[in-house]
Formats: sequence, structure tokens, C-alpha cells
Amino acid sequence: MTPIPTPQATTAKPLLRVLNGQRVDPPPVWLMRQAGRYLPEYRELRKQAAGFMACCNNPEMASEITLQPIRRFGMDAAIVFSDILIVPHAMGRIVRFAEGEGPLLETLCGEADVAALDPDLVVPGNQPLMETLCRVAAALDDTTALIGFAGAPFTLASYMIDGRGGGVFPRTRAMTAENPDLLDRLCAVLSEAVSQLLVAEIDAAAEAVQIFDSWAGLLDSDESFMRWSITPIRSIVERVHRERPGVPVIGFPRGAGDRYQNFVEETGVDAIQVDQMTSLETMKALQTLVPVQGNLDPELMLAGGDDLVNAVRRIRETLSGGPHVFNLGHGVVKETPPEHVATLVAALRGV
Ligand code: 1CP
Repeated sequence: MTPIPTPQATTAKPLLRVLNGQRVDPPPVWLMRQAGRYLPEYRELRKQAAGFMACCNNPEMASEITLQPIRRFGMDAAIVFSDILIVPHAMGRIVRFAEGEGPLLETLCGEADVAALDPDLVVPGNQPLMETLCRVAAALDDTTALIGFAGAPFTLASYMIDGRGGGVFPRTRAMTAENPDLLDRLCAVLSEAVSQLLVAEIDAAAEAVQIFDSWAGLLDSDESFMRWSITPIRSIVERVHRERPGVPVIGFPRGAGDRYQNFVEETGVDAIQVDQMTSLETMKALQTLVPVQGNLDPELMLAGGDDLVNAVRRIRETLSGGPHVFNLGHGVVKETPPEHVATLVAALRGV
């Protein structure tokens, strides 16, 4: 059954108001990877789980981890604690998180491996995530929004083809040149899986969703960026808009350089997350098209002090003329002292 869309334009939640195009000052704030290893309370809970995946699949634990940064810092949004790699995992690919090494996957080789992928397994295989979303929604107050997310097809494909992260992805790069049709087919299966997953997250309780194309920057020609970042994401955005109208979709093609505007225009995303390489001037230009989110260098938050406070104020001031969600340009660095996050939030809110 399709739920009746909530009238978000009148919501009290600052994040949803901004994603609907309103200007809110001070801007709402949340941080990518706000739940995670820099928080002692996360590390404590994580010790009790059998591993990272077990943690994601335990709604009691995952909802508690999601809420930790909300309690500590009063963020305007919670992003559900999970991972982008739950998608290949639910399709039967082996995904392991080796301590200190990041994710390791069984590598996807040829036609047969791609043909065997069944996108219809992804929602049934991720019911714990849906329960986590319900639990978090029940615990949030009426000013804090709940964000669901998924990895973009190209980024998921990169992990599946190379079997590991780290940003080099030689096998994926080779496939763009040597077997582009197979990469098209893989991205099509992943678009279907991600569309279903995001709709299910919305039905569970997510009020906005973000699509992380963390490795879109590897696509270094207009043609390849269009083919494997924009095209699959456009199909996902169309699907979410059609099936769950009114729920904003935030796109994050990290490393897109001067292709952000093209990405916004071509995918139809409701808001754009940018990385720290993107200038405030570029953000201001993007802000005339859609609400903007991001930019603060995570290294500045790691360092703390006056440079952090000044950067936060400069970003707020520069973008105060339009819809703006405060965020980093990438995830919180794990060595970040939690007090620096508190400093950021206080500087932003002018207290
Ligand atoms: O050891 C541990 O405790 C696991 C570390 C960890 C955590 C805390 C991983 C492994 N994933 C996560 C949570 C996570 N991942 C969230 C939770 C919500 C929040 O933001 O607070 C989110 C949104 C993600 C998304 C994610 N996972 C992305 C997209 C964003 C980005 O950082 O670019 C990517 C690329 C991943 C893959 C992944 N999972 C984990 C790691 C260390 C990585 C990155 C590996 C690499 O560098 O290639």
C-alpha cells in the first residue's frame, strides 16, 4: 500500500524545509558518518557485536548507534546506521569487513556472475534495516529528520568488481574500456535493486534519502560520467519520485569536479551534496537550482580550533541567501575528537 505523502512544506523539521527549497537560518546540520568510530560510545557497542555486518543487522544496536550523535550534538537529522554494501551482500555476494582493512568482497568476474544477480533479493534480505528505521523514527523528536541511503550503482559496481575499496579500482577502470556493455548491465541490475531499497526505506520511515556515488570521480570523461553515474541515478530518482512523490532525494557524485551542475540538471535530484574540493562559489551557483549540502573539509574538523570556527561561519554566511544544509565534504575522520563536532555545531548556531 502506498502511504499518503506527508505535507513536508509545513513540517517543523528544518532539514525537510530546506530540502523543499526553503531558506532556514541557521541552516540545519548533520554530518556524513556522524555515527561511527570517532565516538567512544560507538566503539563500546561495536565490541559487543560479532562484526560490523552483525551490528548493521541488529536493529536494537543499529538504532542505538544512529541515535548516539543526535543525543550528543542535537543534529537536525539522523542518518540510519547501515552500509552501502548491504546491497551486494543481499544479492548473495560475499562481503566481509576485515578489522582495519575496510570492506573485502568476492570479485565479480564475467557475464555469468552479472546474469546471476537478482535485485529482488535486496529488500527481503534487509528487513533488519527497515526495523532499525522504524525504531529510530519512534525515538526522534518532531524537529529531527530521518535520512535513509544507498550506494549509487557505479560505486557499488566498483566494490563488486575490484573486491576492495581504497579508491584505485583498476579492474573497474579496465571494464569501462574493455567491456562497457557488461558494466551497463551490472549498473542496470543495481539501479533496480537500489530503487527498491530506497522505496522500502521510505515505507519504513525514512523522510529523505541520499544516494552516495563516492567513486563517481573515477569517471573522468563527460561520456563515462553520463553513462555510469548520471544515467543509473536518473533512473533511480525517477522511480522514487514516481512511487513515493514528495520524498526528497539528495545526490552525492563525489569528485564530480565541474560536472555537478550537469549532474543536478540531468538526474533530477532534489538536493546536491558536494565534496570539499567544490568551491563556495560553485555551491552558490548550484543553490540557484537546488538546495546544497556539504563542503567543509573533514580535516578541518579533525584539527579543530579557530580555523574550524571561521570556516563554519564563512560557509554559513556565503550560503545564507538560499536553501543550505550544513555538512562535511566527506565522512567524519575516525580520529576526530568528539568535542570538535560540538564546536562545529555551536559555531554554526551562533552560541
Ligand atoms: O569498523 C567499523 O566499525 C566499520 C566502519 C564503518 C562504518 C561506521 C563502515 C565500513 N561503514 C560504516 C557506516 C556507514 N557507511 C554509514 C552510516 C551512517 C553515518 O553516516 O553515520 C554510511 C552512510 C556509510 C556509507 C558508505 N559505506 C559509503 C558512502 C559514503 C563514503 O564514505 O563515501 C562507502 C563508500 C562505504 C563503504 C565502506 N564501508 C565501511 C568502510 C570503511 C567503507 C569505505 C571503504 C573505502 O574507503 O573504500
